Amino acid sequence: MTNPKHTLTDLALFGGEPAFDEMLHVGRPNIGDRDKLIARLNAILDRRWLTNNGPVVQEFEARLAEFLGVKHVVTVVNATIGLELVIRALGLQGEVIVPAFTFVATAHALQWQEITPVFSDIDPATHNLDPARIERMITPRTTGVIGVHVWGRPCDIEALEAIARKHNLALLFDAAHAFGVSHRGRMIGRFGQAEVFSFHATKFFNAFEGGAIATNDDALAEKLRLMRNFGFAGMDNVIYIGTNGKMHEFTAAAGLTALDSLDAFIAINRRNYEAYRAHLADIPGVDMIAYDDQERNNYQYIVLEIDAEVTGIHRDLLMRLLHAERVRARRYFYPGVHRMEPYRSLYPHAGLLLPETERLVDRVLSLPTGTAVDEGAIERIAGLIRFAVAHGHDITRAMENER
Ligand code: T4K
Repeated sequence: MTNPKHTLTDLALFGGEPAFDEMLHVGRPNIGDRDKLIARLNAILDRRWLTNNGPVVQEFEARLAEFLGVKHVVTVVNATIGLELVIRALGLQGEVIVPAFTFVATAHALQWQEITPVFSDIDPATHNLDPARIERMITPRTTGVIGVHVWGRPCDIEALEAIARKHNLALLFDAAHAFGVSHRGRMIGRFGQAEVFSFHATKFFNAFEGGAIATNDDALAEKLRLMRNFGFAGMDNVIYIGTNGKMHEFTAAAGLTALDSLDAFIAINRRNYEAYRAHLADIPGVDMIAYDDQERNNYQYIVLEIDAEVTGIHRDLLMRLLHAERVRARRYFYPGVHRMEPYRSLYPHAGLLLPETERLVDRVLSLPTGTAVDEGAIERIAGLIRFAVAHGHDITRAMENER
């Protein structure tokens, strides 16, 4: 698997981009035990109960609640709908504070309901909302804060709780990245009014698509259950405005099967994380984010910060080089939600208050991990990065001459 590069002309960069299927991808799904999954799917087909709060969904919710140590888990079709439901169930309106360094779904879940996402800057050390900057974003129209546990590293939850309490704001967490993660010894899922997980295919723990809302609030859970099912409180009895956010039985079967393999997935992610750390150590200008080993982590993202001043090669060129070498690295969350529509047009000056976000979106690079990646691949990827940095200025110059 190792493929050392000796000279610049050895680089595939000067050829073309390889076929998609030949590449190592960020977000390659982990697949659990196929026999178990197929047995579960067959049982569903035999039962002929396919959706609408079926027994597999109920089993999945019960196992998730037990695992997270939370009173209620309400499964949903995906995390985006989960966020929308919680935002609506809590009666948020006006303005809600969110980071711009997140997947666009966090902001869309607000804007979709005509609530203004107010982007607040991040702490460059954690990539999460910087509590010290939030208070200046609060106005009389602010009704809540949504923290995002970016890369599965928990927000500064206590500081956010204190701000929410002081200003009487709702506090939710987009925990799309943070399944299986603890904060001060307690599982993510137990904080704020509610936390929302994603089980999308690209997450280390996936149910193809899917999501779940975790909450200890009985009334909120009750409302969410009504809202995900059109507001039905029994046959012919609609008591609330709702939508169709129900998870179906196949999804829950995939989720249960993934849950059976959770420890194995995390062990592989951890092995990969440690291998990357070892192979990428001491490359000047390349910093890999670290997880707190005192806590439970899912280690699902391998994220680098590339300092082009030091490496001589910009993150974007490094990404192109890796793509050409069959490594489909991603620059999540480029260019920042505030630079995507409709936010770019609605709030053209948002970037002025987001200096750290603007700096970070230009530096981050996410590398492939998970069960599709082995140590040989990691050695090869790290070797490519080491070579690119060693020849950063030359590669940059050669590419400029190509233009
Ligand atoms: N909040 C946060 C912080 C999130 O990160 C997300 C989702 C959400 C909320 C919303 O959760 P959901 O509503 O999705 O449950 C992907 C995912 O689509 C998205 O779920 C995820 N975050 C985001 C970080 O990543 P893209 O645009 O990168 O997807 P795509 O299609 O480019 O796939 C990425 C790579 O994964 C591909 O290069 C190949 C690989 N892949 C993907 C799929 C779907 C596979 O190998 N097999 C597959 O089946 O957004």
